[in-house]
Amino acid sequence: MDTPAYSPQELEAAVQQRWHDQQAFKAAARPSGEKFYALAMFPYPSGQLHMGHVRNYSIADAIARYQRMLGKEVMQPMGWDAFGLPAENAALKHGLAPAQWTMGNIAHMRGQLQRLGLSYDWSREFATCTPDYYRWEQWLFVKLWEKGLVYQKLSTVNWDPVDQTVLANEQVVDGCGWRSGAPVERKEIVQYFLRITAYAEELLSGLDALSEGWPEQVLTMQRNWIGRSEGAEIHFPLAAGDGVIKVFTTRPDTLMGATYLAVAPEHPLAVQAAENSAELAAFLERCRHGSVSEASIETQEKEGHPLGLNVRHPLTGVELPVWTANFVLMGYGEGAVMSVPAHDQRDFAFARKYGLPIRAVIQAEGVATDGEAMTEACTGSGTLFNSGAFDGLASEVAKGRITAAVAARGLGQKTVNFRLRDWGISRQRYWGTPIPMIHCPHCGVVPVPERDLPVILPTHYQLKDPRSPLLDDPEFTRVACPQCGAAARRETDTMDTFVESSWYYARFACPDAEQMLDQRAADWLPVDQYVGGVEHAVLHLLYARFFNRLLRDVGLLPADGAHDEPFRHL
Ligand code: ANZ
Ligand code: ZN
Repeated sequence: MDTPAYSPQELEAAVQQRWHDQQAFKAAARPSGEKFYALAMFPYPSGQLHMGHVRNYSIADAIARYQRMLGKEVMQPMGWDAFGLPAENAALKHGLAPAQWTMGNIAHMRGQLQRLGLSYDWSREFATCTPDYYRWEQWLFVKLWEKGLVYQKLSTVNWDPVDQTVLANEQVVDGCGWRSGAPVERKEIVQYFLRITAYAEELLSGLDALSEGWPEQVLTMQRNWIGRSEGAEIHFPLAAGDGVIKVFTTRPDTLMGATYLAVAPEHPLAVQAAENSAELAAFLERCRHGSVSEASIETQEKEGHPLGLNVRHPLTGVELPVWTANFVLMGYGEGAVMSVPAHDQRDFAFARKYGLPIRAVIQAEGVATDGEAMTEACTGSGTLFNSGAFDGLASEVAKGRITAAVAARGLGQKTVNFRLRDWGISRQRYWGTPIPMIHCPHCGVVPVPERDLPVILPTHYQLKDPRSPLLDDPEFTRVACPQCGAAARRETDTMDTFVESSWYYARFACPDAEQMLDQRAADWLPVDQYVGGVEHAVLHLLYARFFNRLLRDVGLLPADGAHDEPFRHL
């Protein structure tokens, strides 16, 4: 008997043509029955699909088809996360404009995806580098600016002194610029921030509602990233003159064991003290070199320098010296720590290195703790000693009592700190969404009025170096101030490309909407199944969860509790 030969080239093409003709996977604008929104993390158009993509998209597709067979109305879209640094790097290397390179890659990869026969509703496709998409991001940016959820502050970046450009953390290789090879410096510039910390508590508690659909390990990673720490803010009055140094501690029970203070190298008091000490100034200067990434701060050799000033212990009045140390982060807590070498390993190593006193105040069971003879810090909780009125208390009780004692003197209170920082979204790169702001010599920084949006990113440049061509293009930068009409300068920073991937899942529900989102978003959201490299995507998930709440709070998603979270199952 003759069986017809299996010819995938013919069969696949024929079946795919039929799906196409019948619009087999096109979802209704609004679901009328039980909906199922399946979404695979959209790809960066790097040029070629790789097997990691194929794996991810096949999994999502199998789920989508299964749900369709169960009779649900399935929507599975696909699009392109199309802004980003690789396009600029490729443009420098191959002499192509980033837009050209990106669009060429998209065309090629779309063909690859289509040949895989995945059940996408291609009518919803978009690329985030087109004004139709990023204009809404600019619109939201202005809304958030008006609400105080976007603000500007001075912050530190990696600066390449040879290329005269800001580098992303991933462009710093072994402390040097990836292109110039020059040692990277830290530089303070004004940048825009999204106030994600205003949502810290909600982003944390929201995880409870997700516990059924999200893997435990991903929930844990979210919790750790948000990093809620309960503790106390404690003030140490300066021994000479007015003022206090504030510290944040999670271990107020160890207060009687504090033997010195350490402030960040960028702390105003360190900077001020350096005015009178060339040696200290040189130390602070050394600290300015090297990447600003937290990982590299963790692993570097711990070093410090005395500031030549003392504070008074808030309870005993004893004078303690103030140091600066390269491991104290300016951006966390108060940018200063009370150092308790007997009970904190970092402080212990530092005290041994610089001959600072070690005073044990917590007796843990079975562990001998006798100050100077210790060979390492005793970091657990236990029973207080060497602590005057607090002797004999258990750590957990002492935390409250000592905080209350400090508070009674007006020198501190209980606080909660989050590891989570506000999200700095300014990038001094070209290939991204222009930040819709204008710098006026009279009015300061002014948002682009809604009627003038979008601010279109010019796409005709041939890149010659990493410096953004926007900086040198008067056609882009020259603009009249929307408030007073004076000659003003358009912002040339662009947004972190994570902004685009923080709300694309919502736009897929209404890709042609004449506003950022319309009613269809509420109908299709949340995503019922999200398939992404979620183990590696702590920030991606967190930012999407944050943006979903922003969309709710500007009135684009219902505040009904059912639309707080973007992704139901991972
Ligand atoms: C005194 C102390 C004694 C501490 C002790 C720990 C153990 P988490 O849990 O991450 O919130 N710290 C505070 N601000 C800091 C900063 N800006 N840079 C570096 N370290 C900082 O950590 C809180 C602890 O980290 C704080 O509690 C403080 O050290 C340190 F036996 O205070 B602790
Ligand atoms: Zn003006």
